[in-house]
Amino acid sequence: MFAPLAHAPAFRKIWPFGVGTFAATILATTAALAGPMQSHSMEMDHPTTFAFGVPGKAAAVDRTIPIKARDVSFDVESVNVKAGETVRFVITNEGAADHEFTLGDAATQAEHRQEMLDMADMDASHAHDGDANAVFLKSGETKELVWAFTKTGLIEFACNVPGHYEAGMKGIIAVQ
Ligand SMILES: [Cu+2]
Repeated sequence: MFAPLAHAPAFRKIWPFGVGTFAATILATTAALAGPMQSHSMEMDHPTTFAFGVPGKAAAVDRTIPIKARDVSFDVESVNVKAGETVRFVITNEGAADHEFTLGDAATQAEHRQEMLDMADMDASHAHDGDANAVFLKSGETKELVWAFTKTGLIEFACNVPGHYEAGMKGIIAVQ
């Protein structure tokens, strides 16, 4: 709504810093408005059931798969598992940047990516509070994610830190 004004040379001349202040006010207002909605959607976006499996029990682990997260890729591009198999993923962040490891079908990953984008200005390590299908890793950290694959199909593992998935930080899990 202020864009046409900002483009008018006369406006810019008269208000050299007024536009910036105005923009900052709008941003602050938008952030304030988005705040409550965001925390609401964060609750809504943390499903406790998944179409592609269930959080696994450590006692039931059939296989351990180590995966290294780097800046910005995983050292593994694809994994084959069997339906009914419980896998312990051990993810180590060897990069300097923060990374995450999320399991999901394409729709879940896209949704999660948007969530990460929405929270880009916040501490992303809280993005996964309560998420059973994701771990967030700061540089040097190693974490485990145990997952029981219940259905055949293709699942993605991905890092949804803004820009990372697009840079290729993803892989395929073929459940057969
Ligand atoms: Cu990443």
